[in-house]
Amino acid sequence: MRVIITPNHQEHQSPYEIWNGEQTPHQEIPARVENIIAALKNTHHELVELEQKVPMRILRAIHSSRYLSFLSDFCPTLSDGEYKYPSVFALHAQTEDRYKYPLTRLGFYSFDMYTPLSNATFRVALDSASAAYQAAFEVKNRAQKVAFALCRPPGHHAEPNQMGGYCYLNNAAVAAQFFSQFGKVATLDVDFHHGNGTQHIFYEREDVLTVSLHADPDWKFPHFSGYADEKGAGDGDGFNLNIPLQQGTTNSQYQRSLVKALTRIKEFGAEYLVVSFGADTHADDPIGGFALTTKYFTKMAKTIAELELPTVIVMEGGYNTSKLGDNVVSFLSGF
Ligand code: SP5
Ligand code: ZN
Repeated sequence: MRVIITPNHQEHQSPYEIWNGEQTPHQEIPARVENIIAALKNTHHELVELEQKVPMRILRAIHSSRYLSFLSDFCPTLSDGEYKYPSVFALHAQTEDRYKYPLTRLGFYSFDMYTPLSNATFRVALDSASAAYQAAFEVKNRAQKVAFALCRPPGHHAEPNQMGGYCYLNNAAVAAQFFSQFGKVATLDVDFHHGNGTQHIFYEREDVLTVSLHADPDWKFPHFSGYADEKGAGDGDGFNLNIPLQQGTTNSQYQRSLVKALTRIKEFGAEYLVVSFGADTHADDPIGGFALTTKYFTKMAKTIAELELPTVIVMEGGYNTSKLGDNVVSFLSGF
């Protein structure tokens, strides 16, 4: 299958994350993608360099204009190699226009201390979003059933109005928004973490069904959404499905939940599918907590492919860098 790669992702390289008050090594590093590319070079998959740009009208349909302006205004003010982290978040915030001071605005548009900005971040995040766009565009306009956007930074935690979870722009939502011009879309998020951003972007829409299998948020990030009783609102009531899973979830337990997720997608009548794939569900992931195996990723993908829908796969998380390539190759082979 065609794999869209972005040439300049290394320019975004967060120096650390703030966890429990300490600087700890950042997990979302350029070597992740380099390991995946190295593994893909030994396969029949076709590596294609990014050549498209995500249209602003697609970004504006999924993120607020003010958030996009903040990113494009703030990043260029930083000096080379400088990364800015928020310290105070927008509890009881008033209207956005009130806040002018850069660090106040940074707090307003962030929800954690894992997701800093540099002068390269917005540019690199735009390329990542563009990779998802190109993958969807190709699936729509070329006679190919599936494409893989090797996105970095990841996207599924990016909210309409906030960055977090190493994510700035919601790449999966870009692909879903593009497809939604042509028919009903389902997003299926199989990253270890709940796809909170994707859920909230489409929460009040009935034309995009959002489904996520993930670690119980009471135990793992993003903590404040991903519960089973979040089902959508307004027109979107009934069009969000969360399947939280417990620590130590095995291949067979995961498979049973996956079948439930796919049953809902079939019942919905999806015409297009966007898969947020994270390999952080693997047993050896440093920040995960499930017990899935490399071999199971092939079966997971085969089960998803049985939907026989035009599909974009978007790369999300997965932090065991040395195993990431094998895990991605295993997943793609199932398609
Ligand atoms: C895209 C994606 O998978 N984002 C995940 C963001 C979750 N980050 C949680 C990081 C907390 C772990 N850091 C603890 C290090 C010290 N043991
Ligand atoms: Zn994740």
